[in-house]
Amino acid sequence: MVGERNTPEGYFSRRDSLMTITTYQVTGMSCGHCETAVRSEVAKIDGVERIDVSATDGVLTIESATPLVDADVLAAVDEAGYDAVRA
Ligand SMILES: [Cu+2]
Repeated sequence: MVGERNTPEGYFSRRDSLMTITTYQVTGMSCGHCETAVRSEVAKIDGVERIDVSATDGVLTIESATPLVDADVLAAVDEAGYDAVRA
């Protein structure tokens, strides 16, 4: 399975014990469309395997194969039109 790319939204993580989970607090989201916008931008970041985002509480949780660079995530959220800080 090495070398196979998973879709970021997928739940196919086969190395869960090695996953890095990082949480951010996002401000400005109000509905499901906001969640989708954030999700689609964050999904472009290398190594991202799973994304959980909630407009209700503003929590963005990212599961990745390697540790994330905060600046990449903050830029992705900014691209979607919102602000994020590392939680
Ligand atoms: Cu919205």
